[in-house]
Amino acid sequence: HVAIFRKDYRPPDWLVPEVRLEFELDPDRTKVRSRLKLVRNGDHNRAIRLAGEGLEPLAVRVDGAEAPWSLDSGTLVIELEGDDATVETEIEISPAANNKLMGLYSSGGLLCTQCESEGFRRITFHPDRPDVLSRYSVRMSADKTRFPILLANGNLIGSGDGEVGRHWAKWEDPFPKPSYLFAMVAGDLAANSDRFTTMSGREVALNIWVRTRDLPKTAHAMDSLKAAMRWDEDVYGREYDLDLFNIVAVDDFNFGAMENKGLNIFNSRYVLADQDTATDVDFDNIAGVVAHEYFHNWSGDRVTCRDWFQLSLKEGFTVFRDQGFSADMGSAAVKRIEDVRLLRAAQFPEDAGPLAHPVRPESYIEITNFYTATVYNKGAEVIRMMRTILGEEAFRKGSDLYFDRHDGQAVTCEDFVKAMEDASGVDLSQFRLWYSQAGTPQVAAKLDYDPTSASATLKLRQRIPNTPGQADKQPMVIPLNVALIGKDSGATVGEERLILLNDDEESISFFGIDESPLLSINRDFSAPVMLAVERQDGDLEKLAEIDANPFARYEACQELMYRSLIEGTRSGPADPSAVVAAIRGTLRSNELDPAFKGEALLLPSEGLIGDRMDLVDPDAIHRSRESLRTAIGSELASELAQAQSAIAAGDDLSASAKGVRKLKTVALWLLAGGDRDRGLAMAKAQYDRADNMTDRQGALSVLTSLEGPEREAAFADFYQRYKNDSLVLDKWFALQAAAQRTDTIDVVEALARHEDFGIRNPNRWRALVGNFAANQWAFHHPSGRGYRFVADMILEVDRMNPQVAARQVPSLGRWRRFESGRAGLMRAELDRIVATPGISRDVYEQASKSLG
Ligand code: B3K
Ligand code: ZN
Repeated sequence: HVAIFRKDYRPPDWLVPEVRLEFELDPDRTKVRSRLKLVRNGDHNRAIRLAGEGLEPLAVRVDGAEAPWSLDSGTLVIELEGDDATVETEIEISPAANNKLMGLYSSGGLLCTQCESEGFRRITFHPDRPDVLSRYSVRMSADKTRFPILLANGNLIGSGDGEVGRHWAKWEDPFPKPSYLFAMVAGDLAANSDRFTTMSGREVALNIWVRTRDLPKTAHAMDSLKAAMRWDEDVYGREYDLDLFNIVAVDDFNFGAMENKGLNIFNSRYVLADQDTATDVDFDNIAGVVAHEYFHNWSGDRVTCRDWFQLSLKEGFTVFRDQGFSADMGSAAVKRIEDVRLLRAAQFPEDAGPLAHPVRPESYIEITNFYTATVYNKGAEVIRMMRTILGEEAFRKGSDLYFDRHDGQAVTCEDFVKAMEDASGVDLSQFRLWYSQAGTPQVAAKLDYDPTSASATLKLRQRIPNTPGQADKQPMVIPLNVALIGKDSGATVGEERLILLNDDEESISFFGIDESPLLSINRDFSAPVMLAVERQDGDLEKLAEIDANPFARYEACQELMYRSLIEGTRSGPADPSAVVAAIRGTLRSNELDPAFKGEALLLPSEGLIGDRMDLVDPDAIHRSRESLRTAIGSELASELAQAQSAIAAGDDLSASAKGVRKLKTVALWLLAGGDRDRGLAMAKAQYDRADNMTDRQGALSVLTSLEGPEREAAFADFYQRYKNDSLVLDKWFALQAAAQRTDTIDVVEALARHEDFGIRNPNRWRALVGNFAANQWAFHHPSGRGYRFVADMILEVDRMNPQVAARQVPSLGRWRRFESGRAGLMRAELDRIVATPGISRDVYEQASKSLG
């Protein structure tokens, strides 16, 4: 397993201006004929090297004649004389036997493709690197009864009937694209069809392709698509460029969705929804992912990545864009809270662990392992900071310049920053460290007030922790939104102010401060840092009550919870009164909306609490969190019961109805902490009365950790009702894997033998294994059984689908954070994984780096 380094990048030896493909599709034996037009790039005499994975050439022709070739571990090597040539190859593949779900594979009777990052080489011989852009023309033929619909990128330019029940279609994509954006689908599909008129008045045909019976579940995805198309015009000035935009939903998919030019392919969980089967969170995720993939049409397809080290160029930027879209479609404050929670839960631990890497990594063994929270979500934070520093107007100028300057090119993160610099005149030299230095910066802050001079001094310090392969880091540019709030008046003193911390230490003075001020800092999470503020008694309580910035108010409330929870892990139940008072104030507030309240009442997860401890003690964390929940549930029972009984229209997807439903289940969960019997009864009643999946799943999420016949009855009912709907059945598995019970490991082991469990479908596998591994208290069972189960599942699925397997390894990789007993057991499983003969490169990289 060899590592590939960013510093070794060299431009391609050969360009491929044209690709012609011909597919004779068949699930067991698909014939692929390809004709590549090649042009020598620069003055050299190197052979053309066409990547291939598992391909056997049946014929190779150069300029129409048989030509000598060789295979170098899968790569087809041909010496070419002149400066251009046409190379034709012919191969045969079996989509039905493709369990990796990379390349051309079969899913529920469909044939579909997934090429990013390096799947195209499993379909035909090709350079298969993102800086080789080609015009594609694709002819597909297939059995007309089994595969009546034939789709590929671009425009349909012809179709007709062929021999023996077959038919064909010819597609051409006018936009040059890298091979990772190639896509093709054949199957028995029906479309929800609509139209969109672009800002310049062009008509675009929109189709969402699904099984006929799923058509009623596509309305929300279509609404989201149209809203995203409009938003990208309004906010970024980006117009869609083809006459056709297709989305296809498939059941077996390695991740969320894929932005292939003009033909996005989606995991069906990010397309299909109705109120009976999907939660409000599912609806929001669909809107976010549909928008994300659509936005890639510019940030990814029109302007793409030079090499895979630049992945965040398209992913960080596109996540930032989809976050902005969702913020504009609902509550911006709540969206920010959700995004920051995800960053802290997924990216901060990554940045603090053995797999830490910069937003622009320096090396990889398997690129698929670098589709990480760092590249995506920290990458989005880096773009957000640039906007904060430059201001909205200059940022928009910068993005216009970027798209304009690089349209049709494969470029780097550096090109993006340069466009921002050129458009704004702001020097971003030091800012670039955000791309190269890994690790979450730690910022310490202290505000001193001097009443005699009516001034305050803010002292700031930053420290960037060491990460694997990186020590002694330089100070970064950290944009901090700061406001001072009068302790007595509650009014903001002066304006909110943007402070750029760019030295190890800085002091900032504020004048004309007539009353003792509270420090509200990193408002809206202006920088992705860990903040430690030295405060006086009562400050947090006050901020949780009066900070006018909703995000900052939420943060103060969470800090109060952490303070009590961490103390509780050390010395048993801590005094809950400050938290109870803050929650009471939040619940009673008339100015806060229910969605915000739902967020503010949610106790930090056990995982997040663990991240604040020197060594994670899962049992102590669980006890501490449960005891705080009990205190809140019993002291605020009547307020919570009122919030739980509020009724939102079941068929109403408005932000306010969703907020009411969110708060309802959080309130139920807190109440059940105070009184388990009452909780059981109320949860069962919520389940029975529910006319939507949000309330139903919410009830089950509380019942799952309780004990009683109500629990069994509800889960049995849910299974009977939804056993034929695989996306909903995933929830049934997930809810049981997330149970906070001492027998969860037994239940999960039994579920792995359930007739509805299988490892070929990634959604089902993740529903059980992924949710269990994220269930800190259950997964870290002191016996080590949880670790063994997850390691077994990783090894089993790795033989079939390495990508899915490798994504789960980091849960075992955090062993250094745990006491020596658990750490040893986790390590032992990693050792066992690495020692298993024949493991994939994907799993090897993650497991060996986690041990190192
Ligand atoms: N670009 C794809 C991710 C592909 C993952 C390949 N292992 C989806 C997305 O980020 O939009
Ligand atoms: Zn993306």
